[in-house]
Amino acid sequence: MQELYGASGYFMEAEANKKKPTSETSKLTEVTVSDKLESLRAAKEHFRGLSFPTISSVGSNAAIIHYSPEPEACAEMDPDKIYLCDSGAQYLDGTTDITRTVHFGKPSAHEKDCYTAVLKGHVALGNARFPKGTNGYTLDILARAPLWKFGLDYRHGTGHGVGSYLFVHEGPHQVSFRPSARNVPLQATMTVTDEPGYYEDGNFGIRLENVLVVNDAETEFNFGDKGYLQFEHITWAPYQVKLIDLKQLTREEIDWLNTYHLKCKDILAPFLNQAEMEWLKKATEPFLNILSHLFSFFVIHHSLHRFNSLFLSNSPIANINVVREADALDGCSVWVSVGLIEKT
Ligand SMILES: [Mn+2]
Repeated sequence: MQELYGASGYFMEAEANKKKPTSETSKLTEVTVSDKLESLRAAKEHFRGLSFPTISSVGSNAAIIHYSPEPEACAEMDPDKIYLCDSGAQYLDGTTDITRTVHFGKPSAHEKDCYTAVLKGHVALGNARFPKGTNGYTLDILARAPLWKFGLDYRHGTGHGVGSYLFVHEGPHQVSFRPSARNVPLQATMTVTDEPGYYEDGNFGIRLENVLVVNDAETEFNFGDKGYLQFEHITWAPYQVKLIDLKQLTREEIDWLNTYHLKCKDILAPFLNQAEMEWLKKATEPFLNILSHLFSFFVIHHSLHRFNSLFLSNSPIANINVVREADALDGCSVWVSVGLIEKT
């Protein structure tokens, strides 16, 4: 099997000049970027091919759920638009499937709201604990509820099984609103994807996808003597913090993201060069570090003046986005390459 059964991945976003790429310096398209990603995978020893045609989509193309870019008619990479990449490969020792959505410029507040809702659903499903016998029809609501809150939804299932050097979309179980998802309960050792999304026609699309493994859960109690199950993530790629509205996350969600990012850093580090590692360190920087720095700053600042209740009512978390956005604008990250490491 692949390392820890599944995929490890990262998007490489390099710091370059502060201007947008010009036509002379950039001919990156949905297809050339997708080809680059394939070449990185193909360098791996047990690679045998893609597990499905890569969905590499910019802006409004990302709103087309099963979009397949053509070399002559595809879009160029655009730092002002969202980029969605859903891809996977077949290896002799496993099959992978991962989706990340990123923005290389300054995402709009609406794009961040939508990304954050998708992320909250993705995290809620991945963190679920449930009694044995539970099926994916029951769990599907966990991934949709944060979107439903805003009157948003997506027109595809939330998860499918993934074979090992077999079918990448594999039953018999699934996580879905479709009645067929009631047929087979989730069982320990099954793999299943966790891939909620949101698609706005003519504008943008968002999807986040990790592969999960179903494991036995050690719970404090065991009502009904059924035994309980939980998920383990086996896909390792940072979520882009720039697209997250941190003040909409709960403390538990922030803790989970920090832990996941630290694991990403530890697991991917041995496979990265220095420049890639610098990127990864930044991409996985714990939110609470920033929070504590901000908190220290505000405590010092306000102690010089007057510590009033207004400060207490101003959530420090609200300021993180400001810092992050300023940082992103200052560095004006531009697209250089996209890579995915899959350990063998
Ligand atoms: Mn999938």
